[in-house]
Amino acid sequence: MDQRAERLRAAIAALGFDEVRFASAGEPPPDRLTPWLKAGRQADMDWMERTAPRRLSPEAVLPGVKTVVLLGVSYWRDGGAPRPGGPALARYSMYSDYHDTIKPALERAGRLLEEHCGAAPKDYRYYVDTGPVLERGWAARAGAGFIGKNAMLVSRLHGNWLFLAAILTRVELPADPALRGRAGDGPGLLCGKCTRCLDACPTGAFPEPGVVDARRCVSYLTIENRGAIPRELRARIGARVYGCDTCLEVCPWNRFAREGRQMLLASRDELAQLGWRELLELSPEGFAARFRGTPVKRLKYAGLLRNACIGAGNSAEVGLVAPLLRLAVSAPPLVRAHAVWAVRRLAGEGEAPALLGAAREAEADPAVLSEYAGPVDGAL
Ligand code: B12
Ligand code: SF4
Ligand code: SF4
Repeated sequence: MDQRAERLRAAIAALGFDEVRFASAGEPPPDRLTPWLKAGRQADMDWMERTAPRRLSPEAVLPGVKTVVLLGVSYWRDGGAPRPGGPALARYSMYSDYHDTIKPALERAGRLLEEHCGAAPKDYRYYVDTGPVLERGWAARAGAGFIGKNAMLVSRLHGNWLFLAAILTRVELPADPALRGRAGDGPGLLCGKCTRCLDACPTGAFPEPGVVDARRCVSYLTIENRGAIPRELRARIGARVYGCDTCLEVCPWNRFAREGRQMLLASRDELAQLGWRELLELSPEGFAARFRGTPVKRLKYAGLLRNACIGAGNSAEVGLVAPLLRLAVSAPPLVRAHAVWAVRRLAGEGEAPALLGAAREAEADPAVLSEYAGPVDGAL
């Protein structure tokens, strides 16, 4: 056993990381990124294309890199799920933004590399989520878990509920072994015959096991996508207003999930109590106050209201027609468009035209006007 490496591992774990693993930078994960990009599965996330050469080669990020230190933070908690029937937010969004809470610990982990291994600050770089690093691939390489058919890094200790982060360093550390099994190097190593995640995806976003097409993924559609949500997918989005956990929630490996130490997380449980009406009646100032410090703030007011209109339209709660009508008149165009769709879906073709009469009369935006025609149930 390399005592220096083990002391470093223990010291980093003590900062609050639930997984601390080492991979040899010279053995990158298999390149599934290039075919993914070629097939256009990144939707309009052009930054994925721009950063691809660096994602595929840590040497291009940090010349002389020897080790990828892969870190995981469990965000599993019993409970912590949104209120049934209400707006559904991904579990990770019910904490203060993990980018903000994990970064200071990464900085401290870098200092531990200096103390324990004599590294200089220029000998390492750390990232959580937004860096040019294939975090799941490295996590699988370092044995933190396996790539599930849902494309997630599934941990035998933490299920699907690990945030990942990475430190690239010129320090050489002994690599931890990857999990091995009969399925070889492909996704689904410990999935066996299970296909629950593939079957449960509401929008058919898995063109094949282990591959997500962002153009159909609710997580992309409700978070990254800044424009209109394709009409044929809206009914299938159900109550999801921020991200999607469906292919994570159904995974049987979650039954082994242990509650993490939560040292690097700050829960925002009040977000699980949000109701539809409260969301639809938010003002821009109310949005800023309610979601300050959470990942949801990235959506901005119009993005969240766009998603809330879809969820409300799918809720079958006709009492929501009134706040939706107000949005159809006075909200920004993106929200007006989705509010019109939602009123039509909730009120039905019999009543919707009369209810929307005044809003339509006042409307001049062609994109919003196009929402007054066409099906609202998922068919084109
Ligand atoms: C772009 C992105 C998205 C996109 C595209 C998702 C996708 N499947 O690619 C969208 C917006 C749709 C998305 C959604 C979500 N995301 Co996201 N996303 C990313 C990001 C920034 C890049 C991912 C990427 O490179 N995709 C391209 C594909 C080709 O790469 P990949 O899926 O990582 O696949 C690699 C490995 O699977 C590897 N591989 C495949 N098989 C095998 C087998 C072996 C043996 C090995 C070694 C490797 C290997 O090959 C691929 C690389 O070549 C990462 C952060 C990061 N820097 O990595 C977070 C990240 C993947 N997302 C994360 C999360 C939590 C989510 C959501 C759950 C959020 C939510 N609740 O709404 C969903 C889940 C959707 C899903 N089932 O994948 C976490 C995943 C944590 C985990 N335990 O896996 C990450 C790592 C962020 C983080 N720092 O924690 N995401
Ligand atoms: S996050 Fe939701 S929409 Fe995306 S692949 Fe998983 S189940 Fe499908
Ligand atoms: S739900 Fe089943 S198929 Fe999907 S990742 Fe989990 S074990 Fe694998």
